[in-house]
Amino acid sequence: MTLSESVIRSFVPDITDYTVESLGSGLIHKTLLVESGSHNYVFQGLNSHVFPDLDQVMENIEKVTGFLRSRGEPTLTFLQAGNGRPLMIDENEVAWRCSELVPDTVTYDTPPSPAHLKNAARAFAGFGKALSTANLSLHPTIEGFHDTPQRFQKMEAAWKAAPQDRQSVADYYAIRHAGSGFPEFGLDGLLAPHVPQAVSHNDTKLNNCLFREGSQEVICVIDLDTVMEGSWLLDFGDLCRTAICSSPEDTDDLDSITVDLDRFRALVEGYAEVLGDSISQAEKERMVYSVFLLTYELALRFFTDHLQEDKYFGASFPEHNLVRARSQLTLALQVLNQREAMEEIVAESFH
Ligand code: GN1
Ligand code: MG
Repeated sequence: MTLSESVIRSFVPDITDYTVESLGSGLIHKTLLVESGSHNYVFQGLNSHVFPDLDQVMENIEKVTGFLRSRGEPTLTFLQAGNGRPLMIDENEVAWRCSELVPDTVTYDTPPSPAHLKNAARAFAGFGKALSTANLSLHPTIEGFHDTPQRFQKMEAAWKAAPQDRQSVADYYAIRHAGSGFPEFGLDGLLAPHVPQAVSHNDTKLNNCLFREGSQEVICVIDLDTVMEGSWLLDFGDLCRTAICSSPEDTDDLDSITVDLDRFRALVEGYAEVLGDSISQAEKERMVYSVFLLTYELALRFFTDHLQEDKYFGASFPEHNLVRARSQLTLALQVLNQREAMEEIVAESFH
């Protein structure tokens, strides 16, 4: 995907000197920073294989950002292209969108301190809570996105159809076996009717939080493509997945993968502050489970993609998705090992 000058000018007609560089570490879209004097923009070439209806994605985003703006809360601002729409299709059939860069902000793949984490948790919890009051009728931009039982079935189907050189037997059995890690909740414990469904962000990587530069304050959360119906536990679980372990998501040093309980405590406390007493017993009981489940779901998704020759996430080196699957499986198993200590932290934070 190449960002052409005509796309840039379609969104920013009077732009003069500018530079383009790559931004962030997202796996799905191509994200570029366009800097021009004091005006800076984020352009994204969108993945229409992952998001089959990009108009629905942008409709959701306009509803979400419009609602937050109406409450005076900071959020992303998307620009209209020359066609009067927030998307413009280039000569290679790639859809682009453009938002203003939020000035003086940074993102972190690894949290600099527990205080940063607590604020990230508050921000994602507050985001879901606010949107859940809004009645926005959001489109499901990816059907079954966090339907873990369906993800399991897709992994099984991919296994049967995979070319032989992708079929790693030991990994397959290890992943299947770990699926029964929380027998009392199975793989569907965060879906209806087990817990209430409201609005969730659904992609709460720590690096989807914009922090004010040089401060612990969160300005806003970003990456709004998957905001749709779901339980807040999906967001809590996915945030923990990316933040309680200091190794990157694709580490091949499996011994380095551990659960940092101080980080977990900071995240639980942030959620407890925002959701307080409003959470049900069923939700409280599933907080540690949510960390396991979201991590396990990523192991399933990365392994499936390995079996399907990296069509979804892409790969920077051979077996990249197998490496990712192993690291996420290891983290899921570490959560099972630390389950008791983690349950205790939940009990202490929610009275
Ligand atoms: C993808 O592109 P990015 O990094 O924001 C994926 C998430 C995964 C994540 C794993 C739409 O998000 O679900 O958790 O990679 N997004 C989609 O790094 O599939
Ligand atoms: Mg994303």
